[in-house]
Amino acid sequence: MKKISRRKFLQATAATAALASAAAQSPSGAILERSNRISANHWGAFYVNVRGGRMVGVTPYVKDAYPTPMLEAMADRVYAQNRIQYPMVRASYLRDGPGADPTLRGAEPFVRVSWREAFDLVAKELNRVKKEFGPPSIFAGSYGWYDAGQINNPPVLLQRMLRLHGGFVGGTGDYSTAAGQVIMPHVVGTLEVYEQQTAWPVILDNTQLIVLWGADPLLNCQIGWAPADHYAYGAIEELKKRRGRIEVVSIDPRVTDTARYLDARWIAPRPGTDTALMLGIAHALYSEKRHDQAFLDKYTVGFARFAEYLTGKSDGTPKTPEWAANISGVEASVIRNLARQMAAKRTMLMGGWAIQRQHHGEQAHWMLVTLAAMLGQIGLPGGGFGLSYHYDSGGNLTASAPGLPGITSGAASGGAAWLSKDANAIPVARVADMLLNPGQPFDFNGKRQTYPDIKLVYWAGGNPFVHHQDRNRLIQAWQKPQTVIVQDPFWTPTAKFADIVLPASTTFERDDIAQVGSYSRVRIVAMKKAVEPLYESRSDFEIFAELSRRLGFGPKFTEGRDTLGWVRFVYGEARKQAAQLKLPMPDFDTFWNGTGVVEFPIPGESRSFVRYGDFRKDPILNALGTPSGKIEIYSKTIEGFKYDDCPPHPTWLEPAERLGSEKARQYPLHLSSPHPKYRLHSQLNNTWIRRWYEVHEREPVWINPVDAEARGIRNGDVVRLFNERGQTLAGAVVTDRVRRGVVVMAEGAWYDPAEPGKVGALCKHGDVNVLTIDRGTSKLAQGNIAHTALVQLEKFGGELPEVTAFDPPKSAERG
Ligand SMILES: Nc1nc2c(c(=O)[nH]1)N[C@H]1C(S)=C(S)[C@@H](COP(=O)(O)OP(=O)(O)OC[C@H]3O[C@@H](n4cnc5c(=O)[nH]c(N)nc54)[C@H](O)[C@@H]3O)O[C@H]1N2
Ligand SMILES: Nc1nc2c(c(=O)[nH]1)N[C@H]1C(S)=C(S)[C@@H](COP(=O)(O)OP(=O)(O)OC[C@H]3O[C@@H](n4cnc5c(=O)[nH]c(N)nc54)[C@H](O)[C@@H]3O)O[C@H]1N2
Ligand SMILES: [Mo]
Repeated sequence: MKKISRRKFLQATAATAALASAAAQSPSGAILERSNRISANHWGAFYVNVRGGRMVGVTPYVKDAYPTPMLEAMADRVYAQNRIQYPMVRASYLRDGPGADPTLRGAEPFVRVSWREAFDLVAKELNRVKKEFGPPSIFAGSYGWYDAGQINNPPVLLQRMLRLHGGFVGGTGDYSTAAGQVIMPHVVGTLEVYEQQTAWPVILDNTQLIVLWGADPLLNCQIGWAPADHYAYGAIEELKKRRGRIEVVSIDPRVTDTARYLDARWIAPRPGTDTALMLGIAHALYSEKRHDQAFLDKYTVGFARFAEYLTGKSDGTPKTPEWAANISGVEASVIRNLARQMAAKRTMLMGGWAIQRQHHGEQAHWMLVTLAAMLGQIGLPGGGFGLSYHYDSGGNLTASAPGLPGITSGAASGGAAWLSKDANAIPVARVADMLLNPGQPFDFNGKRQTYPDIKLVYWAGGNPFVHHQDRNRLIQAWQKPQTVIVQDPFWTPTAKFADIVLPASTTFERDDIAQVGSYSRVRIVAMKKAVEPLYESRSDFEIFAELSRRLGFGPKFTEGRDTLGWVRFVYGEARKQAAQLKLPMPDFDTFWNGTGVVEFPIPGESRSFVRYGDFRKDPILNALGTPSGKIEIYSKTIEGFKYDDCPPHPTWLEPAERLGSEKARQYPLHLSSPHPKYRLHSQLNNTWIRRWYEVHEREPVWINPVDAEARGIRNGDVVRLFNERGQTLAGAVVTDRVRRGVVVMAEGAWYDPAEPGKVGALCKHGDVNVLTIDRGTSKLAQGNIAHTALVQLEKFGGELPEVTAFDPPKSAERG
């Protein structure tokens, strides 16, 4: 692993930015003329450097003081050896048509076809499936982190096309915050996980204790859904200077980059036991009368019912620190002290999302809010809780800016809505369940729905053969549909498991537009085409526009605009809004042909924004969107659902797997799979940047020295991780940055089966999701539980198989 300290990284990146503002330096050090080709993607905004028609790198945007080092791999990504060069079709599918032996998916060679043939094949198949089985047999959930850009939005374009075609089944929610975004509206009346947080300057001036509860802003704020603005880095640098006054505790099974940089106090619970740990703290507060009863009375409902559970009156088990210690592995004295500290200081609980990406994950976020409510500091400057400080710099400053619209999935001329008999959209992580169980009922947030019978899957801009849990179950599920179409720039594991593969161009090969900062919205940036599309790739917009033409509704799909026409249109809409807000924005041509950037002003009051400040000032006038208008510690709505796996107040429920359980005798290590430091999920794994972290070309797995020693494993060994769901190789990184009994392997390494297409095959490369569980958080949210998994690990003794994850599949001649 490349070990650069975060501090060095911050210094280095700050220096890079300083030079970039003199318009001189690319991240790789080459001196280049500043190009005027501005662009942006999830990693941030930048200028694209091109020489002789070839992209050679990017230079961070002048106002990005903390660009991510991942930018260095952008050019390599464009020219990756595994770009999909032409439309390709699985050999027997081309020969035998839809339904051709689906067990050969992922195993067979592909045959090159012309675009014309590919378009005909896709259009004909969409028509056939619609006619024979109806629109609800087409799945277009297409979840994923396709690149930024308001126009070339693959799932939106796919759904726009299919709406005009008659309908489809979609996906709802996401893999990030599935549990949080469903439980929070019941508790605080908003999604909460994607809201602007109390601004960092308020934290820096007022907070005395920051608790990072499974949150790693330095790692995760590198990227954003809208291009990242990287504001958090400056704030955290400032926080480090104020460490004398502001205490930082990190509750996490590993020492995160943020914890290390801030020299935070490390509390390492067993994974998946956070709700119990929070209950222990709550019990200590309650029994020592350190909770804020006046706050609870005025701003919340249901505390009394919850208190009966907390004290054990309702179930006979008081949730004492000792009880919590037994479950979480954190000593009771530590729990008690933490409770006292939290109550004595201005405390901000910064919760991450891994704690809810777990079995019964709803409870963790609900309990975090309940704990904050007991502390009584919600709505005070620097106090309370925040669920987005680690994401796209939540807590950055909101600009006075119009919202930049994007192309919509509903065309102006209408078309069918998301459509199915019962379920027009399944919770995204229930995809394998859906494919395996057509016609079966499932519960979701108070509704009972039925899985549709899917015959055709179309995926554009996501990588389910990396992101979805329990790879071997997904392989089985994936054999159900008659046709699978995948559209991506690269031969991802998902593309290899398709029947028809369409080559999309990358953002660098087409025009688009984006707004930087999901929360701050500080600037609108032109995304200018820098190089011609590689090989025969086409932009998503062009692909769907042409397919729509063949399906007979081309003009309705495009509304008469080409890509640049759409860019111009959405810019114009933003400009109209800006005019109402009295914000100057140049006309489109000036913008596009000039700097390609519009900066928006940050009003002074942004610096003092306090989340829930208004609610605290006047809870009647500024009532929350919950049934009671208050924070619901007990939810009558959820009570009405009568779910055994989601009771009406925060509750500790045994997860399917955890340390300390019976199952841990067989599989004694908890597998944690956080987000990767030098990738965006699977993206960039196919660039040279993987050499920064790989061990013998495998994904690294962190293992504590004691656990390594017990297995005769040394730093740098190749190991095999396994459980009853699957097996994968990985490279051991022996480090005391991880708690005993826990191994950490980031999500996103490309699946690379030793026997392609075969259920149970050994992954040669380190796809963590061959080991995870495919099950819903609960009937309420049905989110994924990626972080709930036990494994065993051993030294790998066999001959080391060659990694083929980044090789294109074998190609065949037309048979
Ligand atoms: N074990 C475990 N699993 C997890 C998680 C975890 O914590 N642990 N986290 C989950 C979370 S939160 C998420 S968000 C998911 C992420 O899962 P995904 O969003 O599926 O992951 P990405 O690798 O970002 O996939 C994006 C895909 O879009 C493609 N793409 C990029 N640009 C374009 C384009 O312009 N056009 C087209 N057509 N395609 C494009 C990329 O090549 C890539 O294949 O993973 C989830 N899986
Ligand atoms: N560099 C980079 N940044 C990213 C992404 C990426 O792929 N790469 N992905 C983006 C996306 S789509 C998302 S959804 C967010 C994800 O944001 P999160 O879901 O918050 O991120 P994770 O990395 O899954 O986990 C955050 C921390 O939780 C810890 N953790 C894991 N299990 C537990 C537990 O049981 N208890 C406690 N207390 N802590 C635990 C992990 O060790 C990790 O340090 O990140 C975004 N940012
Ligand atoms: Mo995510």
